[in-house]
Amino acid sequence: MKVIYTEKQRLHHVRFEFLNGEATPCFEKPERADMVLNALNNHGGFTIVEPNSYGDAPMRWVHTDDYVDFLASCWDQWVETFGDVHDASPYCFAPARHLRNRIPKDIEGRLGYYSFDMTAAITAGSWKAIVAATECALTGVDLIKQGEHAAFALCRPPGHHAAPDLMGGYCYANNAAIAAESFVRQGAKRVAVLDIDYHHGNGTQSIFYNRSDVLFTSIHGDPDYDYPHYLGFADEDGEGEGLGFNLNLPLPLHTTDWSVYEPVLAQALARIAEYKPEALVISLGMDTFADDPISYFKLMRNDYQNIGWMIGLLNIPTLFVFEGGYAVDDLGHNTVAVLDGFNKAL
Ligand code: OKP
Ligand code: ZN
Repeated sequence: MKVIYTEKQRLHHVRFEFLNGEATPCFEKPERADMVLNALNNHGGFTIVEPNSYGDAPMRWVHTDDYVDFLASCWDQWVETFGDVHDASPYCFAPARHLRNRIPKDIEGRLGYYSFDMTAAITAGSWKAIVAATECALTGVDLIKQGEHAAFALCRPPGHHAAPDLMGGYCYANNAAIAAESFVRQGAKRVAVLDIDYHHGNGTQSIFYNRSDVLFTSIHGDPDYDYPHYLGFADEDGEGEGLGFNLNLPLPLHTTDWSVYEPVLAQALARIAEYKPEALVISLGMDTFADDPISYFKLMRNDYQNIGWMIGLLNIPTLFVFEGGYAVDDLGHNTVAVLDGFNKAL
């Protein structure tokens, strides 16, 4: 299997995030990709390739022009205002209740307008890394269009929380959504996205909520008790044309082990099989692992082999797009287990 990765993604490295009221080193860091690359190389059978160049035009398929322009210009305006000492981070949020929905001119106002939380800071190299991550996903699509049955886009920063004009949850450009849209623009009538990150893929859901040509399915921790708190509930089933093409499967924190997870994964896969997509995009978050430091499911190493195997049995051209996963010591092995299980099903 081909793996698309570029070192340019290292340019994005946020120093701190707020967790439980405390500034802590950011969990989403370049070493995450290193751990996965090491495990892929140790395992063998994977070829690492560089992405093609696509620029920022594909980002504008699913994000607004003003948001993409903001991402491209944010760091420079931040430095003009505050110097380059700290990462650019919002603190005041325009989309909140009782406030006007207008775009201020200063950088703090713009950051707050385009953010839904404080966990997506921007650094000097962020824009280049954000573009590079989308290019990894887009290259994966094109490899599949050229005849590969599957590919793995090792993207950083991740993307599934990024909505048309909002960043948050370590995410800026929605790599999986851009990949799904690329399949559509290259002729696919139906594309399915399966999001198995522990956190609900609110951005991907929002992007495709009123469309029937992209089915969005997500298995995640119950948003009544965990991030992203305000989307991802079971009653969100699409709107207009998209009604019936959004499937949220929230699961309880702390008690979700393989015995709970497996039948729900089977349910998601059955819905995807019934939809008969021409391509499948997996938002591959590895933070469902028992030892993940910020998540509360109880999946184990062997379970990841089974997840990959069950997805592989669908026998649909599949692009894996890397999302979360923060237990760095096991992250590589667990990720490879999914891909290895997938290959064994073929
Ligand atoms: C990004 B991805 C909850 C803290 C949540 C943000 C999590 C972002 C996850 N106490 N912090 O989906 O893995
Ligand atoms: Zn996650």
